[in-house]
Amino acid sequence: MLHFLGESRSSLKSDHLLQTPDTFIRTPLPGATGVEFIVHAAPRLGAAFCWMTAEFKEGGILPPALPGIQRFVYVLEGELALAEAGEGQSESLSVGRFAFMPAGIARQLCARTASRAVVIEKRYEAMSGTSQDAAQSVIVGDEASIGAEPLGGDDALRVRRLMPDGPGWDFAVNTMTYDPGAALAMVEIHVMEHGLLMLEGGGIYRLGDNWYPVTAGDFIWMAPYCPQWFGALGKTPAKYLIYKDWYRHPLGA
Ligand code: UGY
Ligand code: MN
Repeated sequence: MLHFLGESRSSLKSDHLLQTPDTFIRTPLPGATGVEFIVHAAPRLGAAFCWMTAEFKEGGILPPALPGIQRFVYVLEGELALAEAGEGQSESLSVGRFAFMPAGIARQLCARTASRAVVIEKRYEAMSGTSQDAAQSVIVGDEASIGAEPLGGDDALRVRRLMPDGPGWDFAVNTMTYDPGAALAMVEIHVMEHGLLMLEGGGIYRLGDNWYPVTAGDFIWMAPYCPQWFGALGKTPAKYLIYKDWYRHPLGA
């Protein structure tokens, strides 16, 4: 197997990372019990947010995020319970369901079965000089029940927006579904950065001046201004979960 000769599709460049499952390394993190993490994107990479895969044993517990940090969770496998620490009442998160917790909310996640989930964390960036910092709320939803919008009028490329849009919200998480042969209509170059997990299918991702074959399970980080384009290949739709920072002035507070 080529892997054992030091080959991998993974690639790290100054403005992007393609990380394929053969290169994932698991690590424990303080406070979590029965959970291992693959830290895909973090400040050490150059990202202003953190994207992890959390792998729970049955009964594993992920405590609330650090102070000032917002958390978004999307379940890939199994079932998690979202609850206030010490409280009996909980919300069930099965595959395709997601939750957002504002900074300072004491909700923890406990695995009802062995589970895997995307965990995205970002320090909340307040809007300066306005009274618009509308109180955020806990959100629990199901990706499958969110209406799909065609991107730029293309019915073959559908976006589902999992987060509310407005001044109180400083990042977005969407899914994008491409029918076989569908592609982004342009090479995008923009100030926002992205984290992305291929959920289904595959295709070709252009990142900078590189064209990579990608498939379900691959993670991608794109730095601000990284040229990007995707075209779906194969006979089934390609789908990814994508994060971007959103709705904040580029000069900061
Ligand atoms: O929202 C986005 O910027 C999205 N269209 N980017 C991407 O799919 N690479
Ligand atoms: Mn983009």
